Amino acid sequence: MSSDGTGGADRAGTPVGRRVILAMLGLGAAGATVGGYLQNGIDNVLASVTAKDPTGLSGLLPGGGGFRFYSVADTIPHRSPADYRLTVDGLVERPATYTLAQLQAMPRTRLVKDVQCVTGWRVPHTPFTGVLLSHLLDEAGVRPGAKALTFTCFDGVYSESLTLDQARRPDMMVAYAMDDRPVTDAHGGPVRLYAAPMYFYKSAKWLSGITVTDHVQPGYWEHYGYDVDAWVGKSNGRTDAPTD
Ligand SMILES: Nc1nc2c(c(=O)[nH]1)N[C@H]1C(S)=C(S)[C@@H](COP(=O)(O)O)O[C@H]1N2
Ligand SMILES: [Mo]
Repeated sequence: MSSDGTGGADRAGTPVGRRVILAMLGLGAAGATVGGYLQNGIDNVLASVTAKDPTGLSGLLPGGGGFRFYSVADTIPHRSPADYRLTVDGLVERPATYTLAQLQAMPRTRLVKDVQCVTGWRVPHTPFTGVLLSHLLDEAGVRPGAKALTFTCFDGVYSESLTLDQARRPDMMVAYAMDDRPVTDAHGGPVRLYAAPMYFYKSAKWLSGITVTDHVQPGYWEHYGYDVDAWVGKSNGRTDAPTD
């Protein structure tokens, strides 16, 4: 990993879900033949879907603001709100499985901060709403010897981790709303992790499990060189301003 913080850009910046996106856009094999040009188009279409302005027009401009779509899996997994489950297990007194409705009935927290991807893009002032990890940990009753959390995803591939101290911060949550709407499939809905003070790769999409462990198990991108402790502006050799 290069110290300028861009070394992982190609890997982390590759929308591996491209085939799916092509299919979604109805472009299929024809799309694949126009290569880079089409990729730009896809990025802009996706940006426009999630652009901050309601017209979506800014997202259509090259370099315009908005989220980039990321998935290391080659599908966009889907769980309906009714079928969704989140398990909490490991070193806890009371393992549990929650429905989306149960999560939504818990004390809710809404945070509005900047989203910062380690590859450089930022989306300012993005609201996330959900349940603090500290609440879920208190419900479960953390057992002695617990040091960390491992997060698993129903894409079957991605994983993430936090130390117990990081997870107990008041800006670490399980989010079911983003931009004050239900988290979409592409953004990791119905429920994703939202680790506000860290680079966005920590915010695992399609969250299905939280396991309390006695040591940190590095997550997906961390096996490829990204920092496990992913504080914005203080890790990965980058100098971004902290999220506000
Ligand atoms: N399950 C899963 N979660 C993930 C990723 C992924 O590939 N799979 N990518 C991460 C990265 S690198 C980023 S920048 C954000 C992108 O979130 P978005 O697709 O909502 O913009 O999701 C993070 N969470
Ligand atoms: Mo990212």
